[in-house]
Amino acid sequence: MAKIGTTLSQHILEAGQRHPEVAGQLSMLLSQIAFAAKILSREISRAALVGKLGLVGERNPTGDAQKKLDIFGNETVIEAFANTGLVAAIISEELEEPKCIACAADAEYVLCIDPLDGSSNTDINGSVGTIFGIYPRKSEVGKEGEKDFLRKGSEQVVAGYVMYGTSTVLVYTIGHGVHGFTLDHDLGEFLLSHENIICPERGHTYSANLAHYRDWHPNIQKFIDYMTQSDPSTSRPYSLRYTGALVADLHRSLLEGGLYFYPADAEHRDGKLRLLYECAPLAFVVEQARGKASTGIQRILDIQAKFIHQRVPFVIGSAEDVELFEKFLTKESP
Ligand code: AFP
Repeated sequence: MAKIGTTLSQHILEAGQRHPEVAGQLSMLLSQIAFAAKILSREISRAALVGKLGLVGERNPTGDAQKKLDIFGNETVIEAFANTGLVAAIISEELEEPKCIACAADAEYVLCIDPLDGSSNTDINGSVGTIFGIYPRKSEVGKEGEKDFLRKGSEQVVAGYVMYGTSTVLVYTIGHGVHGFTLDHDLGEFLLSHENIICPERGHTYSANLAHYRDWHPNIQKFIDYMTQSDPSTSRPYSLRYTGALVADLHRSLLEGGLYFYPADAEHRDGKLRLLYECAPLAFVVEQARGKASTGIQRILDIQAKFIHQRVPFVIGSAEDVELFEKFLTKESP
């Protein structure tokens, strides 16, 4: 058992000794994620002082307005990996096409990343996050590209997120439990603060954008009506907690139980969230913590991606809460 306060590097090293199949380059990959997260943490916290708040005036490949910090986050991640030879290609919310890393032609992995999730929160000093998922590379040398990413989330070998909130927390899994580390700014180190996170079987909060209530499937409306009725024996009514940043809402559900959902609505026919760099990495984390993640009908980690910016309806969190959402959606409501 590692002790609270163990550094991330030490923790990864020890995990590699216990699980040799994930040793070696994976620890270096996580170190580079942590390095990028430290830079982002610093820049997010001083963005208002150095002219990094606000919009760039462009839209990203999936149509969202880009913030200056979105661009900075994307550049930071790419630079953190550009000269390491660790990943052959990267897809990001901010890149139209996969970015092939020239010096890493024979790298063993590829990276899916949302550098700055919830960036609409940057200008109001709200929480934001980074989400990452790493897959073993599939393509031959020189043929890396989109095909490396069109696969199932269950093939990920590492996934996690960083939450930039009242503190900066990095949570990761290599398929052997979920662990959280808090950044000690003075030491410049991520230190173990949440060992072996287990998501409670059920919670007492839900996170969703209720502005879309009238557009949702009637069974989802019924689910909300049910969750907001009073019945102390089932912890109802559930309280609404919605920050506008998936990472922050998911972090709450992971630690305290509850669920987050973003189903299809009139504006988002396939849901809003992106499968490869938002849903699949968080699904891997939550399942490792004994929670669940699905579209409401299908397990997220079983979905074969068809294109890199694919969107899916998404529900994630405590196993019993997600199962209840699924039951309502498929009309087996109690
Ligand atoms: P941004 O990164 O564009 O702010 O989107 C954030 C996000 O992908 C996810 O983090 C939020 O939970 C969700 O979208 C918020 O979307 P709504 O503003 O439509 O509720």
